[in-house]
Amino acid sequence: MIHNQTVLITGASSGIGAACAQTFAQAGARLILAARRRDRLEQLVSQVANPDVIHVLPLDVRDPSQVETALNSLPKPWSHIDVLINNAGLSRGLDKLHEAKRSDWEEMIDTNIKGLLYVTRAVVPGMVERGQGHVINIGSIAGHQTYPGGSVYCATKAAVRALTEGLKLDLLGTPIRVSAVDPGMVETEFSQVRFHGDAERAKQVYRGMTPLTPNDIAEIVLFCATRPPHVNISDIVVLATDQSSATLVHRRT
Ligand code: NDP
Ligand code: 8X3
Repeated sequence: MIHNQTVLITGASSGIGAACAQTFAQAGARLILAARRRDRLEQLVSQVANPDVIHVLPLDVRDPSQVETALNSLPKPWSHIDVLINNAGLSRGLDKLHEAKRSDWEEMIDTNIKGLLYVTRAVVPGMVERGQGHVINIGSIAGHQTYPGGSVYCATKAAVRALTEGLKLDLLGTPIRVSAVDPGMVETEFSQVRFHGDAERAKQVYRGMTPLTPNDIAEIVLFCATRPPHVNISDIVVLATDQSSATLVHRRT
């Protein structure tokens, strides 16, 4: 069902986005892989079995004119996007709200909320015109529960939840589907980015527990994308067995 469909994945250079690229490539999709790090995207292309069906799109989702230009000038085989996976996102810092850096807030809000909006605004009109499409947003458990030091990141993911719901409401009467996949702890570069490259602190996040893998999430995203056309999965929350809420984690050490 996903075979020969065109799938745009934002944040495809790492973690969940890169795993989605592998999973959707294996399922026979035609892919547009977007992120800022072109070298990482090219490395990924060299690892898939069918590189000819992949278009690499260096893109900063925070820049609305870059997003618009890039998505309006896609080469022909990739110009009709069937599935948009809004995955690009990040957290910065774990500071109390009254002590946090304004630049950290801006990066999270600009990427996780405004970037997702810019890409969605550029892609969905074509889906409506063609009468076919599916938007899958990567939210988070953090959009359902707030944790200490995470207020702004959690607020951005609560916004992703509201935007997913709102887009579905606005698309009622069209065949376009809108889904959210909301993971808990997944071991990726996420914590390294959060702690501004402090690898040791990032490693401690997953200490003594078994986190989800990017591939666990990619399989769920593919499941959402491959339901029959009359089935719209609204939201899937997925946690590691060792995690029972945003703040409760079972650690063996
Ligand atoms: P990674 O840091 O491994 O990947 C993040 C991806 O987002 C990278 O490919 C990065 O690419 C891209 N990205 C960041 N900023 C931009 C930008 N301005 N423009 C384009 N691309 C950008 O983290 P994850 O794979 O874990 O994160 C993916 C998504 O999953 C995020 O939305 C995150 O919030 C969410 N999530 C993660 C969880 C986790 O525990 N890991 C749990 C729940 C949700 P580049 O730097 O090359 O631009
Ligand atoms: C990422 C998961 O719990 O670190 O969205 O916020 S968490």
